[in-house]
Amino acid sequence: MTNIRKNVRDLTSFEKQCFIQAIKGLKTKISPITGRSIYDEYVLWHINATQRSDPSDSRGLRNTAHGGPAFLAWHRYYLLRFEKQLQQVVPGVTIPYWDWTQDTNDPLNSPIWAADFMGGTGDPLANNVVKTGPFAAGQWVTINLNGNPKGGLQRRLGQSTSAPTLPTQTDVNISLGEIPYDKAPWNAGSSPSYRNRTEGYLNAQGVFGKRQLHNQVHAWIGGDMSSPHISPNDPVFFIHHANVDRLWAIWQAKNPAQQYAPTGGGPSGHNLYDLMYPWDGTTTSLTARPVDVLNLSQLGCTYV
Ligand SMILES: [Cu+2]
Repeated sequence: MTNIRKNVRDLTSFEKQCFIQAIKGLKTKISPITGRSIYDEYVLWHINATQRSDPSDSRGLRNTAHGGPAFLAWHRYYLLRFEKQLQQVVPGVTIPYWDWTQDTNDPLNSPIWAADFMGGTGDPLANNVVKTGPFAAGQWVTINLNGNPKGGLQRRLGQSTSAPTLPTQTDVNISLGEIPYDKAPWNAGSSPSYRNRTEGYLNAQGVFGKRQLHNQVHAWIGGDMSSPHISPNDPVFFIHHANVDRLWAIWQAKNPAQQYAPTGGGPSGHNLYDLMYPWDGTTTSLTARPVDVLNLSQLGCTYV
């Protein structure tokens, strides 16, 4: 069976309802293994991946999901697992994608923020807590770095001074033409690098300059989404990352001679055959390596 991921704008109202129902179902469903909400388990996976302890790193920490080659592969696997979980709540549901370039001109009036889908921005007089839509205060509780409840979902749409707009089609086109996949030193300073361009650390001149594309959208939404750790608290995370994943698939099809890099010699967890934490057999029985997720159609997934 192929999982077809659609543009949010092409969803029927029934399909929107199914997606919301599946997300909410995962929030209330308790894992028999950990005793936690399955949704919150995913938030915790993301938190823990951003701050994996590593004695060989100068900070004693290594980010196994961001700031390196595995960024795209890690999030592709994360979405695939999350989608499988959604389907246990609502059979056949898939993660839609948000093509932000369609909202560049009028981002606050995007159908994304409607009351029948993600709900709107936060209330500036109430700590930017969202008060509309299915994830409004009283209906959705976010978690902190320790996995404990921390209150309502927060958003500050369009209020970031470092990301006042959403990415444009021109920004996306530039990224789709960028090769190779990645480059030493395999971090936020790598250039040219499709991964680093899309993750959003490169400015137009190809030098380190924060908040383009993926990073720009996180910052533009603000609140929970602006945290590199706890951002999946906001369900919009998944439709944002579905678009990032879709663009990677387009880049792969456009540049068939460009392979994932590095095959070795990069940071641990980021090489082609490395297990990607937390799917390295230490905290779950799941295992995944970048090489396992390069061919999206073989994994039964397609974007339309
Ligand atoms: Cu992430």
